[in-house]
Amino acid sequence: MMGKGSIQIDHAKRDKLNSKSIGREIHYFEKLDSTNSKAKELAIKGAVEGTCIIASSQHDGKGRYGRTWSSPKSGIWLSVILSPDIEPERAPLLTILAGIAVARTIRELCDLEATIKWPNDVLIDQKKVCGILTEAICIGDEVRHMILGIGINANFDISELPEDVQNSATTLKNELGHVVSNDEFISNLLQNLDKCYKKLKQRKFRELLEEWRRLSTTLGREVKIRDGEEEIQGLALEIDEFGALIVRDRNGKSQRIINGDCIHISRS
Ligand code: BT5
Repeated sequence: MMGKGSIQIDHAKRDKLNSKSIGREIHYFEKLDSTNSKAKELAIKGAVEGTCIIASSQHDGKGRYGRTWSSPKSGIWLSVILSPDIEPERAPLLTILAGIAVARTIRELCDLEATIKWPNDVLIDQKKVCGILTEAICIGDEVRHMILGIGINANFDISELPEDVQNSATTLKNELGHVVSNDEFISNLLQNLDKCYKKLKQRKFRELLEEWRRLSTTLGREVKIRDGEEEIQGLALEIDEFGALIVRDRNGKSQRIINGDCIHISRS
């Protein structure tokens, strides 16, 4: 199925992408408001699971909690339509697996030490190179689809991001000092996503979480987590089988945190 204005990827390119389930159908756009919004639209119209929407730039890129995600040209802005048969409480594991796939791809292709900051960031040297936004499409009480949105600051200069973001962000181009092939990156990323998603479907949660722990830069740190009005400070101890962070607060009590903004206070 094709979205209006999309260019369906040709067969040669799809063979090159060589991904199994995720990316079996790919829609490329030069510009979009948001790949997550386009993915929702296509999911509701019946797009197959694994369909991937990729844009070269977004003019209304979305972060969590209604925030803006800056998406200049030559970044990698993509969303995947998924229908995992898992309990709704395990939905955060999609963000977890996407973080693993992105960090792995950066390490394999760029030889940079990418790490994961709970819940949805991939960092290089503590600077955000990727943000993940997982959204559910519900019909009544039932989760019909999950949209996994991944934004990677790839082939543009840091100066193209808003000034207030520049200090806490980086791009692959800035880290490497040269451009990377977005096609090659996407191809490898989709394969890594596919492998991780398979593990999720096979309910190999422990394996996934083991890899997340190895890549995590959050565990072992003093953190401050904000979720709306609530704020908890303490030591990030563990991640549980639902993707929640376990923090030992200042009273020595273990708190289970499902979502929020995480600030790293100390080095691990
Ligand atoms: C995220 O939100 O990090 C989720 C970002 C998801 C973006 C992808 S792109 C493909 C797909 N389609 C979409 O429309 N979205 C997804 P959050 O944790 O709330 O972080 C948002 C905050 O990060 C902003 O408030 C800024 O402070 C900062 N920010 C904005 N753009 C950035 C960028 N390009 N790089 C680094 N930080 C950025």
